[in-house]
Amino acid sequence: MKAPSRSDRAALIRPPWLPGREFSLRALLAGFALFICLAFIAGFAVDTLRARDVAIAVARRSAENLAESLGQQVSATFDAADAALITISELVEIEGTGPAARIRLRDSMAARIRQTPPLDGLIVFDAHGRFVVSNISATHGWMPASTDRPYFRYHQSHAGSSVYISGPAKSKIENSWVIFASRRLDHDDGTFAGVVVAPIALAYLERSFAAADVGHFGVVALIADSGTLLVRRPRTSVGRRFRESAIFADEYKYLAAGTYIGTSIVDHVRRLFAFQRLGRYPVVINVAFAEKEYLAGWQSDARANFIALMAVVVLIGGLAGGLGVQIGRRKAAEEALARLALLDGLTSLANRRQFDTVLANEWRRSARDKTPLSLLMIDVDNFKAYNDRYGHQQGDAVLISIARTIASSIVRPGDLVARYGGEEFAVILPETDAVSALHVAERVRLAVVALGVPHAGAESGIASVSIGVADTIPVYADAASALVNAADTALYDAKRAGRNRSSVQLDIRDYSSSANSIVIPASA
Ligand code: GH3
Ligand code: MG
Ligand code: MG
Repeated sequence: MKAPSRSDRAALIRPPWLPGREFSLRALLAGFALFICLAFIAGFAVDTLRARDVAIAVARRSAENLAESLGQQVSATFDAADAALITISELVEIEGTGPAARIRLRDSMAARIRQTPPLDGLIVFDAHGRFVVSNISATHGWMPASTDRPYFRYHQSHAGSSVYISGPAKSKIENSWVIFASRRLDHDDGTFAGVVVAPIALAYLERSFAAADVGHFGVVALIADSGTLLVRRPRTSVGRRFRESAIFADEYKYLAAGTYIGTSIVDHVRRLFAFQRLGRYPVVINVAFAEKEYLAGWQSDARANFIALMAVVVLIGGLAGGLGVQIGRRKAAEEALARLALLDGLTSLANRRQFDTVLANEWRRSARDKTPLSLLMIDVDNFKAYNDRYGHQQGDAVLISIARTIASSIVRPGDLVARYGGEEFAVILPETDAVSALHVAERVRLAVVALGVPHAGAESGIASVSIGVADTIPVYADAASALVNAADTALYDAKRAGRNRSSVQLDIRDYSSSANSIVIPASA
């Protein structure tokens, strides 16, 4: 019969917040460690996401600021160009373009250009696109203006006095890029009289873009409302049309300024864009920071934090694991100790202490259930003589093999074989009456005889046991000693009848009387 493990019970914990549930200390420890680790991981995730939002917000703010300040610079450049265009167009409209007027116009143009560094020149074309006058030579590469020029076609079809920005184009002589600011010239009756054009050096705008801090992969772009890319840093795709850019999407096209995150249609790099429309001029300035740059600091922080988090998780796991192993070892040691405390050192059978406990329990159970309880008391015959003849050590060896033989003859789970003391053994047989118990006793006795241990001091020449059997259906609580006494009496009767036999005590209420014993004659 398996001994109840008291340490098993002791290690179980009932948390007050989970009524009716029991956990081992190790399970609770693992749960606690897991909870701490999950709390750390959740904290890390929340912190990391928040830090990312902050990094994006900072990038957004600085992109907006940069777009605004670059927008102001570009506006100032256009303002200067427009002031020159207004001066020249007023002169043309007042004085015409006769030979004398042209000389004055050329001087006036030269003076304006000296005052306005971004301007590359000033040119007047008539209503047929023919070159009229300029401060620069008519042999310049982009002259004479054809009527195909976008600014020409625009002003021809748009009455009104707004400045138009177009381009870019490459000057063949100076091999430099320019964009055009232009205004329409009107006759007195309001009909189209030509255009006045001011080429603005792209290099001038590029210089102010170059000074902007947008990182290695950042972009600054000036895009015309028509979708044409006028200026870009780095200089890629200039002149390309960009109607598919997000700034022309329905979502953004009516906004004066805004930001969005998207993938560049030029180089497919993911960026945060801040755009700013220039209001008076039909252009948009677009500043973009590459995500891999503005999130780089956040990424390296997150990586470092993640490594620290993993270290903490491993540490907690290691500590919990180590503690778990310690708890396991201690529990195993306690169990081993508890087992040893209940076992006999020589034969490894249940010891007297365990026998007493189990017998008391079985007695109570039988009393409750009103079932018979039997007991065998087994005593090795003439064992003193055996020791005397073969020595104490040999005697021990025989006790061990008799103990094994008895144990292997007791097959029913719930029965208990114990060393009662010295060369005496006892077997508790619950739910067994005297007749069945006698069968078991005979099986044990014959099995010992079958061992065939030579014993010169015995009558038969081999070692044997005598067995006293008693049974009862207990009535009184805690009177198990009566059953032991009855089995002892039966054993005494078996000894007296010649040893190597079993005897059964019929009525334990009168256990002291041998008159109640039936001794079974030895048959082997
Ligand atoms: P009986 O047939 O009447 O039982 O005779 P017996 O000699 O067996 O009875 P007795 O009670 O006179 O002697 C029991 C002997 O068992 C005495 C002791 O030397 C021996 N004995 C008790 N415990 C041990 C033990 O652990 N090892 C050994 N080798 N012998 C033991
Ligand atoms: Mg004895
Ligand atoms: Mg004996």
